[in-house]
Amino acid sequence: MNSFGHLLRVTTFGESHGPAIGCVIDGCPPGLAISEDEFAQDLQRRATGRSRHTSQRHETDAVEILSGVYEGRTTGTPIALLVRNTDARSKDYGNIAAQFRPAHADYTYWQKYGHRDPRGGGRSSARETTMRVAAAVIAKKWLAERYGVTVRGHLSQLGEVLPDHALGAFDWNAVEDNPFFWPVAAQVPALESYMDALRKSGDSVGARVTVVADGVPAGWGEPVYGKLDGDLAAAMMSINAVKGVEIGDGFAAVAQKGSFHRDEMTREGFLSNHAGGILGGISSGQQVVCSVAFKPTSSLRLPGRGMNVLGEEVEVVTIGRHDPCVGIRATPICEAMMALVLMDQALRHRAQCGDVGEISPRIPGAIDTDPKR
Ligand code: EPS
Repeated sequence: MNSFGHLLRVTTFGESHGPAIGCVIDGCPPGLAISEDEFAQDLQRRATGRSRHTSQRHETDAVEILSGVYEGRTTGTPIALLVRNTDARSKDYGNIAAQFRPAHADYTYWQKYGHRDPRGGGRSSARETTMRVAAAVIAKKWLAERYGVTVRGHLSQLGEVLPDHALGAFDWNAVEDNPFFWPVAAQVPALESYMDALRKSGDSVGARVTVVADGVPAGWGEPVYGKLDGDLAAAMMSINAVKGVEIGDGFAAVAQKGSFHRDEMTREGFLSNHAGGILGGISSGQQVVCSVAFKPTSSLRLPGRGMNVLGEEVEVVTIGRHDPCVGIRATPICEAMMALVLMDQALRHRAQCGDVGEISPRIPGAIDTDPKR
């Protein structure tokens, strides 16, 4: 299955070292102005080679619009986007083509298909996420124009390092000013040193990304099997290397009392947002908050015990241009999945409940009550 979404349906295709990667976006309403230039910013935010802390593969990541747009506006027909691969170095994979890297999808792809493209991880490469980000450029624009919804994210943990608010307040402007999407500018030099030491050691580390959507009206999401949080969890879990998803307080809710967790309601707004803006699978009008856990990258130059396709135990050493922390550049990917889910749910809500109209009372959701910031 390489498609997701219902009324907005996105299919991605392509391998890391194939000629190109691409996507087809079906269900986008007609009339949205979009040009090839508009994809560049988010694709560069996600791209490799932006700093010394990520993979040094240098792709242009230029988007070609093949269909669905005429005279600069969407026509309502399938939108096909293509990005050509220009900097694949497949010889790096020669020594591990018949091996399974420990903790990598090499083994499970082999078990499932019995035949795989090992170059650059093939379809299991983070390269595939390029097209999610490209598709979401359309979703972000539509959500902003139609509903005033914005989706943005930041790194909320790098290895064991958390934002240190003794050094500075949370700052959205800082997020876009450093290669980590880190919200506390004063901490960035320490993160640089942390990553330099990690890279020299040959090891990798995990990370946590937090994504928030502002301006989501109450009512998006479907009970029981199409819950907004259910769709978000599935969308985030479909990103390579993701091992956990939390909505609002997530697993911290386990240790909370109901009297603390409940987001009390006043005419001025909710007094807290432990629920992450979703109640009963439906948006409450508060900020939608989702955190995503990325595991440490499995491609390491440190030797590890693995197996080969002949069933022999081998020492696996991965050479090549790998990310020591794939979570560093995952913020735009998580934003993309949030935006695509929200647009799909907006279209679904409009289809079924478009005639319901505004229901009163509407509790303002604008108070930024997220305890993490
Ligand atoms: C990746 C390994 C590296 C990364 C790649 C993800 O690829 P290669 O070994 O071909 O240099 O560069 O990421 C991208 C190319 C991208 O655009 O995100 C992996 O194993 O997932």
